[in-house]
Amino acid sequence: MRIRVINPNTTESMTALIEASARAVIGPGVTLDAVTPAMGPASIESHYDEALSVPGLLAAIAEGERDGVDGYVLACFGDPGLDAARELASGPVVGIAEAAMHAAMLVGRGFSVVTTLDRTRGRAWDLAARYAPPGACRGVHACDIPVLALESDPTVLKRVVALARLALDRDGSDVIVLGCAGMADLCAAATAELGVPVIDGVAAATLLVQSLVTLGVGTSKRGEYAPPPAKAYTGLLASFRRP
Ligand code: 2AL
Repeated sequence: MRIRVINPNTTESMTALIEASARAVIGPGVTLDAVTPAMGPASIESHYDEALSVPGLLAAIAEGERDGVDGYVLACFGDPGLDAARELASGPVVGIAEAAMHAAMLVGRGFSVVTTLDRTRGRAWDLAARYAPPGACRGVHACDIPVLALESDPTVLKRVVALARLALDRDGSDVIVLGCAGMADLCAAATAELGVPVIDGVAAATLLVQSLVTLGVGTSKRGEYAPPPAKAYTGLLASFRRP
């Protein structure tokens, strides 16, 4: 089985961090790689970043289809372009926010999300409305650390754990969801500190994709996730033409 993890931002060091988290949970017989798109933003922390990350990640999915990849993880917590990716892929495509929120609901009654910048909170709430029943997401909290600073700021773990502790208390939640792929390496230490389940969406999505491929199910091609219709695209998007 071939699983490809796509980091929709173009920072190679973050792709390596994401790959380590995914690789740590795969079972025997799974071949995994992690890719960085050829175009896109260095990090994704605005709606503008998110929109402009989509062409690069769709090109990565198209390449994966040519390579015979069985399933994909979309490793950005905004789950950018997830529906479009599913139109291109024959196997499953799972977003990390989607996987983390579903996992959180299997192990608790209510979860809190700890994200990066305050401006990313709205997107997390939008996704909670899509993935979780009303009331399951009890809070979304920003640690105010930009995505790329997660790699270098030595206070990250302390700040994320302190914020998570506050969230558990204030929200009355019992599970913490890490709201950025760049937080994947904090999961074990945060779990040990907090004593509640802490969900890293990268690992959760990787295992979900592995499960779906093992079950022999791919993305349904009947209806909305059917391949997009033949169409010309112009200008910078000319290579996205659908034959
Ligand atoms: C993210 C993420 O997971 N990757 C990225 O570039 N931005 N999420 C976030 N909340 O900032």
